[in-house]
Amino acid sequence: MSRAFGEGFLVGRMSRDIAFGRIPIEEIDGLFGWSDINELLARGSVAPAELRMWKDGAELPDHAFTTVRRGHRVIDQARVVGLMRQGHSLIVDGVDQVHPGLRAATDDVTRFVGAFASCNLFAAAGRTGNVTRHFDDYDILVLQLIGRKRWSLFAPTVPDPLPGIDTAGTADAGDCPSEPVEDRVLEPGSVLHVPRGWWHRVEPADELSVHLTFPISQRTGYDWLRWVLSRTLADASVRANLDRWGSGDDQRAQAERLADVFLAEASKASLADFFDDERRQAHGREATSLPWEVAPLRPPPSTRIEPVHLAAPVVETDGAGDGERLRIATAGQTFSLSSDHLALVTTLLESRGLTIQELADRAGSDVETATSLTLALLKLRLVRTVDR
Ligand SMILES: O=C(O)CCC(=O)C(=O)O
Ligand SMILES: [Fe+2]
Repeated sequence: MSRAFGEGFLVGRMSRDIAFGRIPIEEIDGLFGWSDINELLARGSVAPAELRMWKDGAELPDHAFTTVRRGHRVIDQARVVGLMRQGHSLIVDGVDQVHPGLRAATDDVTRFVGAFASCNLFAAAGRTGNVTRHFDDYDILVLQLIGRKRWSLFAPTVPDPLPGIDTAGTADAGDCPSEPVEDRVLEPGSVLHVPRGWWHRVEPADELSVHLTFPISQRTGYDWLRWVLSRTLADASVRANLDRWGSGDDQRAQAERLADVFLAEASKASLADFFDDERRQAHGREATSLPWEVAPLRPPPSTRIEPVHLAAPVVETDGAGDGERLRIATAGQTFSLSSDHLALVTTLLESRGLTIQELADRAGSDVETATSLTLALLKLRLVRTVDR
């Protein structure tokens, strides 16, 4: 994705304007296809992802494509196929939670944009399987995988709609401008960025189509203001009751004091502090590293490991000389390690996955030490083993 949109995308264009790009077809080859969809459906449930079906701008109720077996609601594969044959699209929200390849691709998007991404799958078998013309309250990156789909994009009418506050637009007849700003057909390898608020109408061509949409949770001014507000809580005047029965002057004085407390805090808190704090709190995906977490075994040097956290943890050194320690802040916790491991820790936490042998080589350490550190970080759930 980083190359697909070209230089300057993140700084200048993302979230402000629509953008188109291309990924070489070889790079998405094998990422996700019909056999993966067959696999997903065969599980009986896509939970914790969510399966939905749409046609002609209307969503079907769950019971149209599920059935109850042994007391559990499961996907009825024959009905899903029958509905797709009639032109319904199949949508799986949060498909990154159930498909390893898409989880990795989604994590790449998160690292690229610096904000958490998820992944929704859209598979259509005909011309009619479309969602209503609408806008989303989050930025999206779209990757077309199979077939072609036409995207008509219309200027926003609600600037920067906020998730959970400005509900996403669904009324086709509503405020959407009549003339699109762009009207393009995406082909396999095409990528598209749609900032939140931009209306879109998406129509499958008369052929099979599979695309992925990566919704991005951006941080907004409102997030920063709320964060500043949370930092004022230590101040007793913020915790005190509001003066319900006071005179007008008393109430004005209290409001002024509170505004002063807020402004004082705001002037101390930079955006960089906010992002650092976010990195300290950010949780990665939950993952186990069996059998190494439970058995008194040492993983062989060929074991592949990767950081669990998608936002780089904050690594600081503490003290000086022999007593120097490393402090790693992530997932709401702070871990302390001997600073002898600085090269190993930073090499590993900044990597996108490597073997224990590669870790030792890159950090100029020996395999024995790299293995011990890996085991320690596995148990702290800061890294996990991967089979790639
Ligand atoms: O492909 C569709 O039917 C709708 C896609 C869409 O609205 C989205 O990905 O945000
Ligand atoms: Fe959308």
